[in-house]
Amino acid sequence: MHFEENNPLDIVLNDLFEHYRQNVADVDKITNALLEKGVVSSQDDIVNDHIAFRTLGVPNLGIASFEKIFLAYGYQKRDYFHFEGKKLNAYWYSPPKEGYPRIFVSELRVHELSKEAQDIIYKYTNPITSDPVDDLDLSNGEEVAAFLQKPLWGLPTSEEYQTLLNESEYAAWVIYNRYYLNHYTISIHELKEGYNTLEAFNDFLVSIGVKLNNSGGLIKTSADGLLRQSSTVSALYDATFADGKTLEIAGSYVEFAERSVLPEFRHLPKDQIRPSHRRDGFETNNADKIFESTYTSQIKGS
Ligand code: OOG
Ligand code: NI
Repeated sequence: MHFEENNPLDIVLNDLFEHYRQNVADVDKITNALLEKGVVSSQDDIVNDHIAFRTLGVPNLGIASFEKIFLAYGYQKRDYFHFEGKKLNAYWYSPPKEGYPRIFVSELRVHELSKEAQDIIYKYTNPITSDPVDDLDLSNGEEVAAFLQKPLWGLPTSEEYQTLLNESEYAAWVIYNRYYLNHYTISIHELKEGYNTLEAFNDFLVSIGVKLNNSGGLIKTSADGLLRQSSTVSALYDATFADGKTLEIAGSYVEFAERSVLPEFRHLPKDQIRPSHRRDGFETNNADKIFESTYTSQIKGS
């Protein structure tokens, strides 16, 4: 993924990816192994299926705020998803043109948490009395890129973090990691033969020592069988909290998606298959398991 840097969306996507690449060791590890095997000749050869963000569903933040950025860049809001057990809402957004990633944005249904967890979250978000995205010049890519790395609320204490973690792993992840890119997603079907199925690709990942999310099985398959996804498990990193304590907490991860050609386009010769001929969108049951890539159960489990 690399864009021309001549429009704000390109600047924002490049900056998000650069920070993510520097913080998530598996990104370069996977790219370098693909380079070594001659599967790709640069990071730019890897097609990015989608990127994902997490937000807090509270006034002035959440999806309603975050989406303004990408709607301004020509993204279109698509399907709504609800994750009852995890207390999350999500939407996906289709890109303004081919070659740009889809975007998946989720938000925590904060009002459904315990009073104790809500109080911790509101302690940090109540000072935000207007939508911070409204103050941005969205035509200025550098300004938006900087905003996406900037903390909108103070650091929690380690105790508050633990309390959130015990009730909602998602809440704990967002309170510390904020708008950092949660994952990028390698389009497996775009890779060359031998690497272009999730089975083969997962074998390759395991061979280079990458740990995969096994919630619901290594490969998550949509009801129509046409969208298959797998993901790494987030690495832990040392995070310092407001009380000066340091805890090892979950960072971001990498995802892999294989989108099959839709039945109505299966007659097309291979060289005429465009991304638009493949299964689009997302799948609630797949996503539900992929969220767990940052969960302690996946990180500490075998
Ligand atoms: C997003 C999980 C869902 C997908 O592709 O279905 C997802 C997250 O972990 O924030 O990425
Ligand atoms: Ni994803």
